[in-house]
Amino acid sequence: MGTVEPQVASGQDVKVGSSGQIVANAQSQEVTDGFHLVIDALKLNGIDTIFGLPGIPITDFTRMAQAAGLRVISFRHEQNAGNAAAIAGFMTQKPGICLTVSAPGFLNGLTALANATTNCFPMILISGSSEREIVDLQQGDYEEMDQLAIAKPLAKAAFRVLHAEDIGVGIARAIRAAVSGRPGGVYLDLPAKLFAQTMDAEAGGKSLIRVVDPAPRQIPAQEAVRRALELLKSAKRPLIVLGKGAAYAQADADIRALVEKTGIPYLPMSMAKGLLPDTHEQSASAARSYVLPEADVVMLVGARLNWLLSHGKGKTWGGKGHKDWGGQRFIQVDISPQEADSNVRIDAPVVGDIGSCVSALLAGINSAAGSSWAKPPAEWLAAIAERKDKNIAKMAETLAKNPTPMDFHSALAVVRDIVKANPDAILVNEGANALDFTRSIVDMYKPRKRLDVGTWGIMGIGMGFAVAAAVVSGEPVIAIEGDSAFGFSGMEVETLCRYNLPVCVVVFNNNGVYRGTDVNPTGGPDVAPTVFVKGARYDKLIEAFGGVGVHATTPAELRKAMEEAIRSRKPTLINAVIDETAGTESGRITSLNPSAKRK
Ligand code: ADP
Ligand code: TPW
Repeated sequence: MGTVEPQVASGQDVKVGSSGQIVANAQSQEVTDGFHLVIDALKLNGIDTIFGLPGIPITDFTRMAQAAGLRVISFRHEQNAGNAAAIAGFMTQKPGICLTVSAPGFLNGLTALANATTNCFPMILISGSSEREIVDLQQGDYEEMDQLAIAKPLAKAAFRVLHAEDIGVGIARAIRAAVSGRPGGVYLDLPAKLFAQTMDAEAGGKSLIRVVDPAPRQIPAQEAVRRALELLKSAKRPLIVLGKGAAYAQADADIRALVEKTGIPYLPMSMAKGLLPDTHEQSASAARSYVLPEADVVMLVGARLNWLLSHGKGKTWGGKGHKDWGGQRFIQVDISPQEADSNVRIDAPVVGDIGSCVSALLAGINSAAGSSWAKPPAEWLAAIAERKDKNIAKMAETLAKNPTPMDFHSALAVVRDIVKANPDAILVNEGANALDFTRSIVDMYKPRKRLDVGTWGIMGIGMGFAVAAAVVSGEPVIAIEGDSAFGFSGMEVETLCRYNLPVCVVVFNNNGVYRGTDVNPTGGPDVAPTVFVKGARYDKLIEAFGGVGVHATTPAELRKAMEEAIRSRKPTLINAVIDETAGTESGRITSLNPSAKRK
């Protein structure tokens, strides 16, 4: 297993056997230890990559894991490693593994764990922890913290392993919890002492579990499928909403067949973009504000009626007041039975995994009384097409402008062309205006190619997602970042360079959070809270580590730099200078800012 000398408590006459186990001495049987049992358990379950940050008590573990053939990707901050693990989980349906040290490292990873749980991404945060006896008596150990208790409310499940012989069960439970049912973040606490424990190698090997069918299919009830199809058939103005659960499910062909066979217009949520190409004639994205209030039956596929869909009610949905129901009837396809009725009545819940549900719906449609499924009324489709065409034409006009300085639109017209020419590239996106404009302007052509701030609108996912996307897929990655958003994970440009990843980071630099125009009302020397150093050169950051830095002030310069980055596959950071007056506070969600009633 390589050249690393495992540490053993007993220490004497230690040699490393051919498979990495420790041979205690010439006469006795082979023994293994906690380090190797964890590594073997992960490998046995097809885990090939660990995202983490070394330190006591896991430094040797990272070395041994690398020696054992696992890919160990080291980060500069655990939150970025955690975000990488989470999005690797989303992309692959295998739990992404994040490894951290105790207390502070654990806490740094915890935001990513909580975000994974919120977004239904399968990941396992494995943290080393300090000595239980001391932690429990609060006697003040090195990095003392009751990590298990702290992780519990933020994780789908949380486990601790105290004995080497339980490592197999611990890893198996963590894997099942992460990927079965609604996926989520799992915490696994491994105390320092566990790693050094030894046991008979044969017994150790036998104690490991290869998880069989970790995410079992969940077949929907026939009755539920029938109810949903009847409701759908009765619709005059039907709409399908595809969410990131649909993207996660990897049932791409069936989802496309469902949309196309029914002829129903669809709206992709941001990470479901590309499930069908955004240029698809049934896409209603460009008529979103028309279809939501006008639809009479809405089928949600792997999308929650949370704030991103205005909770299924209010003016967005044609309701009279801010909390009024718009009169829509909902079908909800989801693996979590508790999701139905969480905001408005769900008339036809279809509970199961999306692959099974969509194929059952398709089967029902195909056998629809021997006749073919009637397409939605032509007036509905025509009304949508009309709005769509108008909005697309309006947008084309805006995109064709070439203002000085460059604004979000003229820069994104370039990004749109580059993504169109490179449909396999993965687009990572965060910021406020940089997020909202990119989502609406840049078309996606393939599933799971758009990774963004998700359910929380969290800043800081950028470089973690970009690293994982490149590592997992081998495809080029384009990260479109607001300058504020980039700052949360910016130090990971060193990681991009260290692993020589084909990532092109584009920082939309408008000198601040949202915009760079605020002024300090007191006239004092401090700038306003939203303002950064003006004219910052983010491109210089990546040059410090041997990457390619480009300063771009025009769409032509941006285009040239992006094309070169994709062609060369070299880690690249483009400082794209954007008009500091462009955009709005909080992008499209300005209205969520509380404002005092008093004028
Ligand atoms: P979006 O933000 O794109 O609207 P959400 O994160 O709100 O999407 O919703 C995703 C939904 O998908 C969750 O309710 C989750 O339970 C569901 N989900 C995730 N994976 C699957 C799956 N394999 N099968 C069925 N439902 C799933
Ligand atoms: C963890 C609040 C939302 S968007 C944003 C912040 C700080 C940055 C907006 O500026 P940026 O984009 O990136 O320059 P742009 O295009 O508008 O100029 N902390 C966390 N998450 C969130 N969402 C915030 C703060 C926020």
